[in-house]
Amino acid sequence: MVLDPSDLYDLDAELTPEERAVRESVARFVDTRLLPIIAECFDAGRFPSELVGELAGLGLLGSTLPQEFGGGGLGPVAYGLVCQELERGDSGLRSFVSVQSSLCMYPIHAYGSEEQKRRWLPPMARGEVIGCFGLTEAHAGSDPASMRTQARRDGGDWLIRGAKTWITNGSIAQLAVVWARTGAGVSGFLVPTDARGFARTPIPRKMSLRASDTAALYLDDVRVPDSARLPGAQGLKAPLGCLTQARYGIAWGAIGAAVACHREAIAYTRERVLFGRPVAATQSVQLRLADMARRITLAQLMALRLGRLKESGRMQPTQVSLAKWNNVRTALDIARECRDLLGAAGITTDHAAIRHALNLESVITYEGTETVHQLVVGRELTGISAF
Ligand code: TGC
Ligand code: FAD
Repeated sequence: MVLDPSDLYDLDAELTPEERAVRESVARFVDTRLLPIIAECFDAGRFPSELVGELAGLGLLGSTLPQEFGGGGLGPVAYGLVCQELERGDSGLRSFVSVQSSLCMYPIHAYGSEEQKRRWLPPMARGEVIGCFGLTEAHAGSDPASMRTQARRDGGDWLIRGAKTWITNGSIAQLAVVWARTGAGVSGFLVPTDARGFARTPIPRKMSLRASDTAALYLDDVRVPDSARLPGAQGLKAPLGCLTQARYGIAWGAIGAAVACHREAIAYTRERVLFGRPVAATQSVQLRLADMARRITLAQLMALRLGRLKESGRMQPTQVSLAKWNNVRTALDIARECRDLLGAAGITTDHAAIRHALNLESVITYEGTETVHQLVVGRELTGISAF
C-alpha cells in the first residue's frame, strides 16, 4: 500500500464522513479559487475581498455556531480542518476566517445579548458585515492587562477612548469588537466602524501576511449605547476565552502551511537534477524531507487529539498553548527549510515556501507569542507564574 506523504499515519481514517466532506469542499475551494490568485495578492499587498462571498456561501464564517444564527453547527475537528485547508492556501485567508468566526462571532454568541446575536450574527455569517477584534495596544501586546483604552459612562451611553494596533481586518471591518477598561474591569463593546470619532489606518510596509488586512484603530470618545456592551463579558478572561478559540484553529491551520511547503519541496527535489541525479536521490535531502514528515505527523496527531478533547468539553487553555506553540514552530521551521531546498527558485512567490515562511513569522507572534505559550505551559508544570 502506498502511503499518503501528507498523511503517513492515515489520520483520514479517524475522521467522520462529515469531517472528510467539509475538508474536501474547502480543499476544492482553495485549489480552484485561492491558489490561482494568492501570489498576485501577496505581491500586491491585497486582501482577496472577492472571496468573502464564496467563503460565506461555503458556510465558513461562524461555521461552528448554531444554524439559527447563520452558523453551520460544525464540530471542532471539522472547524480545524477548515483552518488547515485554508492555511494550506495562505495564512492570510485563514486569519480572515479566524477573526470573523472565533474572535468576533464567537464573543457575540458567547457573551452577547439575544438582541446582539440576532442583529449581528446572521449578516456576519453571510459576509455582509466583516468584524475585527481590538485587544492589542502599542504598549500592551503580550500583556493586555495593561491596556489603556477606557470606556466611561455618559448618561445611558459609553464614551470609548484609546487606540488599538495590529488589528486584522481593521480597515475593512464594519464592526469592531473593542476591549476597554471600565470602572468594573475589562468589558467588550460592539462598535460600528462608521461611528463618529472612529478612525483607522492600514499598517504599511508589512513583509508578512501581505494578503491580509492589518490596521490601527483610533477611538476618540466614540459614543455607543449600553446595548452595545457585551453583557456576559466580564474581565480579561472574556477576551482570553476568545483567544482560546482562535488559537485552537491556528494549531490546525499551521499544519496546512507546512503540508503545502512539504509537498512543493518533494515535487521540486524529485524534478531538480544536480550532479547527474535528482536532488531528492541524495541521502541528506531524503533525511530532511523525512524529518519534516515526522514533525508534520506529530502536529497532526496533536491537533486531532486536541479536537477530540474540545469535542468532549475537556480541552484546557494550556493544551491549546502547547499545540499552538508546537504546530506553528513546526510549520515555520519547515517553511524555511523548504525555501532552502528550492534554492534561488525559493525566493520568489512563484513558489509557495517563502510566502508561507513570511506569513508564519506573524502567526508565531500573534495570538500569543511562542514565548507566552511556553510560559503558560511552564506555569502549568510548576504552579508558578513567570509573567
Ligand atoms: P490573568 O490575569 O491571570 O487571567 C485572567 C483570567 O483569564 C483566565 N484565562 C483564560 N481564560 C480562557 N482562555 C485562556 N486562554 C485564558 N488565559 C487566562 C484566567 O483563568 C483568569 O480567570 P479568573 O476567573 O481567575 O479571572 O491572566 P493570565 O496570567 O492567565 O494571562 C497572562 C497571559 C500572558 C497568558 C495573557 O495575557 C496572554 O495570553 N497574553 C497574550 C495576548 C494575546 O495573545 N493577544 C492576542 C491578541 S488577538 C490576536 O493576536 C489576533 S491575530 C488574528 C488573526 O488570526 O489574524
Ligand atoms: P511584545 O508583547 O512587545 O513582545 C516582544 C517580545 O517580548 C516577544 O518576543 C515576546 O515573546 C517577548 N516577551 C513578552 N513577554 C515576555 C516575558 N514575560 N518573558 C519573556 N519574553 C517575553 N491583536 C489584536 O488584538 N487583534 C488582531 O486582530 C491582531 N492581529 C494581528 C495581526 C498581525 C499580522 C500581527 C503581527 C499581530 C496581530 N495582533 C492582533 C497583535 C498580536 O497579538 C501581538 O503582536 C502579540 O500579542 C505580541 O504583542 P507585541 O507585538 O506587542 O509584542
